[in-house]
Amino acid sequence: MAVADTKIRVRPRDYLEVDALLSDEERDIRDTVRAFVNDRVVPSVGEWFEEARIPLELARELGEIGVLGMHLHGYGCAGASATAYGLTCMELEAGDSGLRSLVSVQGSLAMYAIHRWGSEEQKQEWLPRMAAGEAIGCFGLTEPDAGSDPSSMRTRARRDGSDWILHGQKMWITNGSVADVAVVWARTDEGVRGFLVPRGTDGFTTQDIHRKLSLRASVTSELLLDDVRLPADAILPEATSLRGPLSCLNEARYGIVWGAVGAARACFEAALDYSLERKQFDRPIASFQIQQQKLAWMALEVNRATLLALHLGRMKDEGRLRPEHVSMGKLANVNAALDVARTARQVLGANGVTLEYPVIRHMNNLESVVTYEGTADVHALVIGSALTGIDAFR
Ligand code: TGC
Ligand code: FAD
Repeated sequence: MAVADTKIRVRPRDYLEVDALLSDEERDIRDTVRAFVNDRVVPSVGEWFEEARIPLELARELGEIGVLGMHLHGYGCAGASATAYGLTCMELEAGDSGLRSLVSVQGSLAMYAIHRWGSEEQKQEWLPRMAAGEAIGCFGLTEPDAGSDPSSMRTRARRDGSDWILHGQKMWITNGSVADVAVVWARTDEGVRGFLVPRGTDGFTTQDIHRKLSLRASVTSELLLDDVRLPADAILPEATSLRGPLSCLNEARYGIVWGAVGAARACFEAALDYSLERKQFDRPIASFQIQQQKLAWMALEVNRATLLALHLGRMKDEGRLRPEHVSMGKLANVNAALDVARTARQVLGANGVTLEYPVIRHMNNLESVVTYEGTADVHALVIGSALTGIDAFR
C-alpha cells in the first residue's frame, strides 16, 4: 500500500512544532550536536555497546564542540543557557545514554562541583582542561551500602596535621577508572565534605564493573580509597554538608530530563520508519490499527516529554527551577522513555532484539537511567514530600 504522503499535514518528527519555540541560537547548538552524534556516534555505537567500551578520544571531540560544562561560566566553559544545555543532552542521548552520561558526569557533576564549591586555585587547575576534554572527571557519592541514602555513607576523611586521610569505597562510579580527577564525598567531623583526588594518588585504585547489560558504552567503576593522604587544598572549601553533592545531582538530573526525550525520540522514529517499510499480510504494518495506536501513543509521549523538558529549561533560565520540579521532570520523562522504548521494541518484532537497530540498546540503557541520579521511587517521594510537607524517606 502506498503511503499517502499528501495526507500528512503535520511534521511526524515535530508534531507539536516545538522547533518554533526555540531561538535561532538554540536551534544552531542542537543541530551542531545532532550532526556530531549522527556522524561520530550513531554508525559505531552498537558496536561499542556490544564490546562494552566507549572511545576516550570522544572526550576531546566533545570539548572541541564546546559541550563539556557548557552551562558554566568562565574557565573555558561556554556559558550557554540551561535550555541549550538541555537540547544538547537530548541530542547526545538520542545517540546513546552512555554518551550523555559521559557529558553529564563531566559537566554537571565533576565540573559543577568544582565550579560551585571549589577554590579559585582548584577552578584554575581543573576546569579549563576539563572543558577541553583534556582531563576527565568522575563523581563518587554512591557506596556499596549507601545508594538512595547517601547520608549513610561510610567513607571517612580525618585530619592528620594539615593533611587529610581518606578511607572508604565508592561504587557504580561512571568514568571511575578513566578519570584524571575524582570528586569524592566523605563523612568528616565537620559534616559531609568533598575532595579532589587525582588519578595516581597513593592508596587510590579503581576496579571496573563488568557484565552490565545496560549502559555498556560507558565505563562504570568502583573507587577504593585506602588511607589516601591528601593535602589541605584537596578539599572543596565551600561544601560543608550533604547539600554539596545533592546540589550537583540537581544539575545532572536536569540534563536527564532532556536526555530521556532524546532516547525516546530515537526509539519512536525507528519504530515509525520500520512500520512504514515492514510488510506483513501484503501491507506495511503501519497500516494496521494496532500499530497506529502504538505510533500515536509514542508520538504523544515524546511530544509531551519534550514540552515538559522545555518548560523546565525555561524555568531554569529564569532562575525559578527548584529541585522538586527537576524530580517531576526526571520521573515523568524517564518513565515515558522506558515505555516508549518497550513499545517501539515490539513494533520492530524480532529485529527489535538485535543491535542492528537502536531500540533495545536504548531500552536497556534506560534501565540504568531510571535508577541512577535518584531512582523513580526517590523522585516520587520527593514529589510526595513537596505536596504534603511530609518526608516519607525514613
Ligand atoms: P535532606 O535532609 O533532604 O537534604 C540535605 C541537604 O541537602 C539539600 N538538598 C538539596 N540541595 C540541592 N538539590 C537537591 N536536589 C537537594 N536535596 C536536598 C537540603 O536542602 C539540605 O540542605 P541543608 O543546607 O539544610 O543541609 O537529605 P536526605 O538525607 O533526607 O535525602 C533526601 C534524598 C533521598 C532526596 C536524597 O538523599 C537523594 O536525592 N537520594 C538519591 C541519591 C542519588 O540520586 N544518588 C545519585 C548518585 S550520582 C549518579 O547517580 C550519577 S549517574 C551518572 C549520570 O548522571 O549520567
Ligand atoms: P538502593 O538505594 O539500594 O535501592 C534499591 C530499591 O529500593 C530501589 O528500587 C529504590 O527505589 C528502593 N528504595 C530505596 N530507598 C527507598 C525508600 N526510602 N522508599 C521506597 N523505596 C526505596 N553513583 C555515583 O555516585 N556516581 C556515578 O557516577 C554513578 N554512576 C552510575 C552508573 C550506573 C550505570 C548505575 C547503574 C549507577 C550509577 N550510580 C552512580 C549509582 C546510582 O546513583 C545508584 O544506583 C542509585 O542512587 C540507587 O542506589 P542503589 O543502586 O544502591 O539502590
